[in-house]
Amino acid sequence: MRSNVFNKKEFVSNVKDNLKNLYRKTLDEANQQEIFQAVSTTVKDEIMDRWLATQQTFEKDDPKTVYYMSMEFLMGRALGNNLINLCAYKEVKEALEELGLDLSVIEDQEPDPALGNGGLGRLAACFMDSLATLGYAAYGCGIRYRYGMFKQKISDGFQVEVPDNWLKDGYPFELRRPEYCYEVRFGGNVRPEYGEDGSMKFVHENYQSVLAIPYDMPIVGYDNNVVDTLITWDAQAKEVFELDSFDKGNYEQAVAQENLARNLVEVLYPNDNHVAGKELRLKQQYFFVSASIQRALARFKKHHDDIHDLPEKVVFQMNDTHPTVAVAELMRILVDEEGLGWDDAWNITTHCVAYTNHTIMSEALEKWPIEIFQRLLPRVYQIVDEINRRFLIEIENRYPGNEYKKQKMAILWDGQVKMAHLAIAAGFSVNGVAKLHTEILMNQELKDFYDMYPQKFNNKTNGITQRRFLAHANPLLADWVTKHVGKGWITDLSQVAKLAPYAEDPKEQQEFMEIKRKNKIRLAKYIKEHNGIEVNPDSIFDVQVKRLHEYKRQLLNILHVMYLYNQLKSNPNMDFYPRTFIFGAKAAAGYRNAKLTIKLINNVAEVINHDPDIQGKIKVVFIEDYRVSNAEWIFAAADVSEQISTASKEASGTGNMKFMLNGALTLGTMDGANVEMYDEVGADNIFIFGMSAEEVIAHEQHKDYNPMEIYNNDPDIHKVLNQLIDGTFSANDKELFRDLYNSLLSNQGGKIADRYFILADFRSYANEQQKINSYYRNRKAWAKSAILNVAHVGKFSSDRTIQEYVDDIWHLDKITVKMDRI
Ligand code: GL4
Repeated sequence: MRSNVFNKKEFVSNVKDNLKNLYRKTLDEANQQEIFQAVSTTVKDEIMDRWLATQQTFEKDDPKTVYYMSMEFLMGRALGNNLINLCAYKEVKEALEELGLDLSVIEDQEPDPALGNGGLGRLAACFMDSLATLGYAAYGCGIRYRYGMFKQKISDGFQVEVPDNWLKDGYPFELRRPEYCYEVRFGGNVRPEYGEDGSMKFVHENYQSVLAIPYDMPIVGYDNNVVDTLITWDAQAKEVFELDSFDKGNYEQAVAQENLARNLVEVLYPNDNHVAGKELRLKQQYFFVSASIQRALARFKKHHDDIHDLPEKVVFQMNDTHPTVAVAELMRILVDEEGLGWDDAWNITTHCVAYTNHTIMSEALEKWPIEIFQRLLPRVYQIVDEINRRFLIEIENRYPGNEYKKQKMAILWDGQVKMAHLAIAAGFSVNGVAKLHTEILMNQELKDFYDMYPQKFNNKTNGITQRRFLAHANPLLADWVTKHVGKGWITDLSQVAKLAPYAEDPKEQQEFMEIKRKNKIRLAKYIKEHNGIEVNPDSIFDVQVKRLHEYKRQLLNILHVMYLYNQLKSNPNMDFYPRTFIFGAKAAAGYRNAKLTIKLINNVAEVINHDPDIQGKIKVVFIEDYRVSNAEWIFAAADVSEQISTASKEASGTGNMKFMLNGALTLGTMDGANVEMYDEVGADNIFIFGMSAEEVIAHEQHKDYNPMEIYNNDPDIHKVLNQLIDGTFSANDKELFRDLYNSLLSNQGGKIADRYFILADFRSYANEQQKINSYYRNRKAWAKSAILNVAHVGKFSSDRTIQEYVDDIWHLDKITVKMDRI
C-alpha cells in the first residue's frame, strides 16, 4: 500500500468485501462504525503481510530484542496512525472520498485505547512507534484492561467518571493468540522437598492460578515494512479454559479462579504520580510480568540451548517500578525451573534488566507491605528476601558498620518491600527522563545508590513521535515543513533545523500564522460543538492540558485568570490582547483538591464568559475528556503552552514537546525537559518564570517558606484568594472552595501550606504573562519565535531517545524486512 503501488480500486473493493463478510451489508446499508470496522480490517490485512515478514526476519536473524514492560500504553487511535506509517493516508482519504465517505469521520468512530494515565503511558506508546520505525525488534508488554482510563463528563462543573468500555464494538487492531498462553500463580505456600541425593528444591502448592492470554497489536514502522508487537495480556480461569478439568474439578475453586481472572484485568488504576496501594494492583503487576517473561524465555529457547546467553539476546526495560517484580520472577524461573545456582541466575538477571525512574514525587514511590507481598507471592518473596540479604552484605562490605546506610537502602525495611531499591540493586542501568531529573536523582533522591553504583546511572531525555503529533495531528503544518525541508523530517526530526532561515521571511511568517489560524478554527468548532462556547480564533489560545495534579499547578493558572479578570473589571481600557484560556485534565477519582480545581475552573469560566464588562476579551474553556485523540487537535491550535509545574517536580513532561513541535511558545518553569527546550530554542523564544529547582529544594529543606507573608503583602493576591471564599465564583456555596484556600495558606494534616509554591511564583508568572500579551501584538516577532520553536524541536523526537537507549543500554541489532510483494 505504499504510495507508489497503492491501488485505490483494490482498496475500495476490499472495504466492500469486508463489509459484506463482517455484517452482510452494502456500503449504503452500513453505519459509520461498521464502515470503520471494514476499513480497519482492510488496513489490518495490509499490515498482516508486513507483520508476517517481520516475524520471519526475527526467525532468520535472531536479533537481540527489547521487552518494554509497562503497566500503561496510552496508544490513542490506531487507524489514522497506521495509515500515516504505511504512507497511505492521503490515498485512502481520496479513495473514501470517491465513495462519499470522510476519513476523519471514520477515524472518529474508533475508541481511544486508553490503557494508560498520562505521560508515562504515552511515552511507552511513542517508544513503540520509534522502535518499529528505527527497525528494532521490540515487544511492548502490558495489560489488556477491560476498562481503560475513565471517560470524563463534566456535570454542573464537576468531574464525573464514566467507565470506558472500549472493547464493546470489538477492536479491529488486535489478534488473540491463545496458543501462547501461560499460567500465573498466586498465593499458596512453599515447602522444601528433598531428593534422595540430598538435593533440595522448593515446591509451591495450594496456589490459585490464572491463564494469561496474549492479544497482539501491530506496531507499524514508518515506510519500512517493520511491524513490532504490543502484547496486552488478558486473564482467564484455567478451569474454564481447559473445560475437561472443569468437568472433573472442584466447582468452588473454579469459581474463585474465574473471579480472580476477571478482577485482574478489569480496570486500569486511574492514578498518575500517585500509588493506590491496593493488593489487586500488585496482582496485576505480577500477572503481566510473569506472563511476559515466560513468553520472552520461550522465544529465546527456540534459538538457544544455553540460558546463560540470555543477556545477549534479551533485555527487559522496566517502565518505572510497576514491573520491577520482574527481577524476582526472572530469578525464580532461573533458579526453580532452569535449575541454576543463585550466583549464576543473579549474573544473568542483572545483565537483562534495566530500570527507568519517572518521578521523584514521594506519593508515587511504590512500597508494598511485606504481609501482602508474602501472602500473594510466597516464593517470589523468598527470593526478594534473599536478594535483600545479599544486598545488605554488599553495603556492609562497602560501608562497614554503617547501619544508617543499610536502613536507607534496604529493599526490605519497616515492614515494606521497596520496589525502587529492588530495581536499582538488580538493574544494570538506572535512568532518569530529563537532564535535570537525572541530576536530582543522582544528587538527592537516589544519592546513596549513585554513590555505590555510579556506573549504572544515566539520562535519557524523553521524546515524542513526530508521526502522530505532526504528520497526523497537523497536516497543514506538516505539508509546510515538507515544502521547505523535504520529507526527511518524518524519520529524522533533526532536519527541521533547516527551517530556521524561514523564520525571518515575512511571507513564510504569514503562511505559518495562517496555518495556525486554520487549526484554531478547527479547535474552535470542536469547542463550540462540545462546550457550546463561542471562542475567537483571533484571540491568543493559551493552553494547559495534562493530568490534574497539584504540582502541575493548574491552580496557579486559574488564579491568574481571576487576577486578570479583576484587573480588566477595574480598568476596562487596559492594554489587553484577547485570550482564550483552555484547560483539559482528568483528576484521579479520589483526589479531592484536584477535582475541586476542575470545579473552580468551570465556575470561573461560567462567571467570566458571561460577564458583559469583559466584552469577550477573556474566555475560559474546560475541554471535557482530554485524551490522545482530541490532544492532537489541541496541540495544533495552541499559541501558548503552559508548562508551569513547581521546579523539580515534573520529571520531564512530554506535552511540552508536542506543543513546541506545533509552533506554540512555552510559558514555563525551569523544570523537567523545559530546561532543555530553553537550551535548544534560546531565551528569546520561550517565557521562563519562577523559582529554580535548587531554590525550591532549599526551601523544602529549610522549611522557611511562608505563603501567608505574600498573602498579607500583595493586595492583588489577597483579593484573588479571598474570592475563593467570598462567593464570587460560587454564589450558592461560599465554602465550596475553602479547601483550596486552606491548602494555600495553612498547614493541615501533615501537608504544609502552599506546598507547591504557587504564591511564591505568582508575581513572576503574571509578569511573563504580561510579556506574552505585548509580544503577541508584534505578529512578525511572534511568528518568528513560533517557527524557531519548530526549527529547534529536533532533539525531542522519540527516535533520538530510542537510539540513545539502543546505543547505551539495549544494544539491539537493526533489522531489515524485505517483502516479496509490494
Ligand atoms: C511521569 C512524569 O510525571 C512526567 O514528567 C514524564 O514526562 C513521564 C514520562 O517519563 O513520566 N511519571 C509518572 S509516574 N507519570 C508521568 O507522566
